Amino acid sequence: MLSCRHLIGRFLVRRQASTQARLASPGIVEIDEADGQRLKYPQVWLRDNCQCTECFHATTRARKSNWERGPLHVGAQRVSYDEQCQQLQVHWQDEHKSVYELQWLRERDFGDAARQKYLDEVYRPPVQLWGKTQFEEVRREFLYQNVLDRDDVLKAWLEALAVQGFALLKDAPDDENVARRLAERIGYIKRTTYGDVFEVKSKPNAGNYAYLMVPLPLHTDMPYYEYKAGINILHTLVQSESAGGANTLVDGFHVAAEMRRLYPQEFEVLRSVPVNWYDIGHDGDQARPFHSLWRAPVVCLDVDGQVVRINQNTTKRDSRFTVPIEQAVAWYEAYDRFLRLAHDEIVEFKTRPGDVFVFNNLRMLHGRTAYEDSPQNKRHLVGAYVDWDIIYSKLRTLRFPQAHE
Ligand code: OGA
Ligand code: NM2
Ligand code: ZN
Ligand code: ZN
Repeated sequence: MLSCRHLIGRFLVRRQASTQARLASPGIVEIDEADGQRLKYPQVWLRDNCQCTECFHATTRARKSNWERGPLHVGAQRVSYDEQCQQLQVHWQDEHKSVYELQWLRERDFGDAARQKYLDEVYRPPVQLWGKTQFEEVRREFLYQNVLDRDDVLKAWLEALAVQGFALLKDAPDDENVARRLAERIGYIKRTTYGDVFEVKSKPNAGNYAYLMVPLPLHTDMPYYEYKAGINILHTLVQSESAGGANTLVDGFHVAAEMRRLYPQEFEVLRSVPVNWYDIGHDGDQARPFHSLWRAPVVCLDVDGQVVRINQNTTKRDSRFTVPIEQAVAWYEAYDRFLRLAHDEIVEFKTRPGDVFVFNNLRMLHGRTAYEDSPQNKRHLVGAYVDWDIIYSKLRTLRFPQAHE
């Protein structure tokens, strides 16, 4: 890349200097742009993020400046804006000099709009909450083969998972490796106590309630894991010809939002009272025994107070409820409220062989209606999990390919 100095001579048309930089107190550098926009940066942040080779290692994108030498107490002596190079230059009290591209600075503006833009466009796309009346509107379908072959379709599918929370893939082959292939198309499959892929079917020595023909109540998988599976990929190989075997689905984040709005006190109970989620057993043919246990509330919030994870699985809730007795009683009231709100929002649909139902397992409460196998017709799904770290990472590489050059 050419440094700015090389470019100077080429700009024959001189533009009038209009962007101004100045030291503003206390400890702030301001840039007034030609269009009237004001950008502001703490001096300490500028020094911390100096991009010179002494302070920053470009290929590893790593800060290497030594904290012992600052930046906390090294003030800026002088700042100037170079119109031709479109750069902010800072001379520091310790003789160090830093140069920042205006575009780089704009992207890191501390104003509300720029921060929100980064969170929405780069961190995570904003979720679209939905109730049952909006199901048709939020429902997305993609062809299995297109997801495998085309990056634009892969991206659209991952965006649907992030935003609407679920999607249906159609026309997958009658092949037990479909769920695995999709997981590997995103990145890495998540291995759990149930294997890397698992078979959802009625099994003689069922080690999990899902491996029975009974109705499967609304749940999220694996509340008993600290690192709970991010998405669930369920490929239908054989669907039940009996009346049941249909999927039930509810947007758990929507239910939590409704509960927060309508019943704030009960919401607070669900958010704060820890429940013991457990899973003890062994999976069918797999000999390895397991004893999973994770203590967490039904509704988990992130650092911004947004709902990030729902834990709910009646079959995996430990009878050991290790909270003070008054909390336990209040919790049952709140839990009942939550489940009632959820039941009012259930949508039901029945997948067909070749369908792959994929959903955010931190968000979507899902279940299944009871079914009956017959000797000629045994319902059979193959499932796999992928973690959100892997999915968001893949989505960002698809959205910003130039960042990896
Ligand atoms: C599960 C599950 C859905 C189904 O196994 O956890 O949600 O349709 N199964 O069997
Ligand atoms: N399976 C399908 O949380 C759970 O145990 C739900 C998970 C067995 C891997 C079922
Ligand atoms: Zn530096
Ligand atoms: Zn499930």
